[in-house]
Amino acid sequence: MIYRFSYGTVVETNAVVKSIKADSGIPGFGTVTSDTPFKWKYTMGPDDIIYGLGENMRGMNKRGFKYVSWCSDQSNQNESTESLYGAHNFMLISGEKTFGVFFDTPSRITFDAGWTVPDELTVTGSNTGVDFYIITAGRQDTSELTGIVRQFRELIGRSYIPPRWAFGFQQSRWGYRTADDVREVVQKFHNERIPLDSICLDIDYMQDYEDFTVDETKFPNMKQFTRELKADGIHLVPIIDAGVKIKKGYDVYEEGISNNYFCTKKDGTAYAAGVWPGRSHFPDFLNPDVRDWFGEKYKNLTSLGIEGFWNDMNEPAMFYSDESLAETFRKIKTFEGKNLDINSFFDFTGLAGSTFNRLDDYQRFYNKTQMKNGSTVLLRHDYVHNIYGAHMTRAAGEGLQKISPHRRMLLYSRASCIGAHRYGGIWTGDNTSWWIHLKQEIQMMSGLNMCGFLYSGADIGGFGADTSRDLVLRWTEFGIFTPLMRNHSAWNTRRQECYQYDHIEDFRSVMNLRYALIPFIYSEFVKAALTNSMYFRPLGFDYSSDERARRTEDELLLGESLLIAPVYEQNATGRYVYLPEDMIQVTWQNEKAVQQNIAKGDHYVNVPLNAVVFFIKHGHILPLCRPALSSDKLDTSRFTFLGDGSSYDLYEDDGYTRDIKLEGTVRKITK
Ligand code: MIG
Repeated sequence: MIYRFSYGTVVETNAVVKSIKADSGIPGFGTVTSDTPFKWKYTMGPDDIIYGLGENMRGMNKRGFKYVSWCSDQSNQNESTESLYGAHNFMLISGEKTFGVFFDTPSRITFDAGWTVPDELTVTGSNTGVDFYIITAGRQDTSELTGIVRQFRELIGRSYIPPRWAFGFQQSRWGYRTADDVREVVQKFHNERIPLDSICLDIDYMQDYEDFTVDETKFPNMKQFTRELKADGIHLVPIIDAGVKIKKGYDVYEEGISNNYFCTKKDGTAYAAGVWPGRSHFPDFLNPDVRDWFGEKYKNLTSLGIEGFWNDMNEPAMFYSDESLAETFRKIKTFEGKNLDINSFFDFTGLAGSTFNRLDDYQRFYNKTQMKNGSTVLLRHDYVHNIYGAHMTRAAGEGLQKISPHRRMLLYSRASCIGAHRYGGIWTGDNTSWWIHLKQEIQMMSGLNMCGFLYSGADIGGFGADTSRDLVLRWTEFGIFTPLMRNHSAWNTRRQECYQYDHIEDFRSVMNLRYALIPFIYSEFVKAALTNSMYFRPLGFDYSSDERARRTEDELLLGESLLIAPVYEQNATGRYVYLPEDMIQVTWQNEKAVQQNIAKGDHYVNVPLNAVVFFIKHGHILPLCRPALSSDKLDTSRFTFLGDGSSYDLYEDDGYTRDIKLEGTVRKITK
């Protein structure tokens, strides 16, 4: 059952696709203690687990800390971080009562999961109203939690499904500057016979960081280049930033200004802030005309043979605004010639951090937005901050749908809000080459699935800081299971393509397992999207009466038959694994799988650095195809099988069609 309660002045967010009649009074699931700002309180039972909240720090069980939905450029992620790039306001309470709650609002909202008062879950909104949903399982649901998620996902609409090649490996780095840089990477992958499907282009491919342009000196004849790469099974995936460079004669800027398409200040002039290209304006993506216009611009690149994009900096991220810059220069002069003591010195040095780099400069950031009902409403940016990036994804998704009505395109984004999951995927932003971040990414995946973001993954190897061979390898061993599998790193860090390290055969073996699994991964992914089920689940979802399973924080169920337990510690040669039932253990090493029975319970399992260990439920089979150098070369007519079942229902299509359905596309393959 889904109940909806409306509090305060609700602003349309585009999160839900089903209209639910508003209820009054809550059927015993906490208390709303205030309308504006919205406040809901629930007393948790001692063993209640709080799942959800999508992209956030800390464990799968969110209890014990507080989280703030406020899309933020957060390259400094640690345990104290309360906000990342996404605003995913869905939670599941599992315990004495089991139910889901969704807070549909475009503004800041805070989740205090027993941080202030141990047993109290408090959710506090801010300056706009909240559509509050409570979801309980149906009688037919065998797993209450999965049933609640299914209903929630029906409410928010089908998750984005990328083309099949997007399940191939993507190599990225902020630092591939020229076509020759890209050629060299592809060549190295091919020489080493490591599979590869895409190379991501970061900001350097653009002309002066101008969206939808290509620097012809670095990438001469892009059209020819994409054709050359495609012949090798490789796709180029360029980045698009939210900010539009202010420059006379640049068409995106000129059109934006003349049509009044940029976010404005109170006085009606376009708001300017510094990003990559220097001073930039920000398209008002909440306005449908702006979305149409911006979405169409992707044609500049699709016409060159590009079929995939990543949207960045759309929280939006900014370095400074005109106002904050002016204020900083004014302030800094006041320190000149002064005796800087403890207080003034920190004020002085703090200028750089607080004033120059003011991501939260939103109080000066006023938006001209048109809401869905067609009327023109002026809303302050902070009222709608959390749906800004999501509406950039929507602009791109809708634009690409028009540009390419029959073939799917790849799209993923950094900022997001529930609703954006229908148009694209997300990567989890700027993590660091730390073991603890590998663990964090493992823990984030199931929460993202609950919130509809199935096509997601992390920067494998870590984005910031210098990585190490073992970290890249262990991270890849986890990454082969994530739908979006991309190795990405920052320009000033150690190179981290797998061919940079010795014993390349270790990487080849792991990457080949990914490619052998692509038909299965694709099949499980599409089924999860079409049936609103979860590709990744915490153990507690399927084994909710098994307390040991409920408390397992570093293993995941994948699709109908797998359990994964990645190694995420330096120098570990194995790890403890809890199995909620008897299973088959698969150890993949040196291109070969060894299987053995393993009983329900706790085990110490050996996982050599170059091995992937995972588990298959009895009664299932896992099809493996022969790996190939790119996903379009996989032969899906012949499989070998792991596991002791007899058949698998394989979903299959041409990899491109937008007309996706389960009828007539599922083939029973048998041993
Ligand atoms: O603030 O385009 O998250 O993946 O490499 C840096 C450069 C801007 C942030 C993205 C990252 C990308 C980088 N961008």
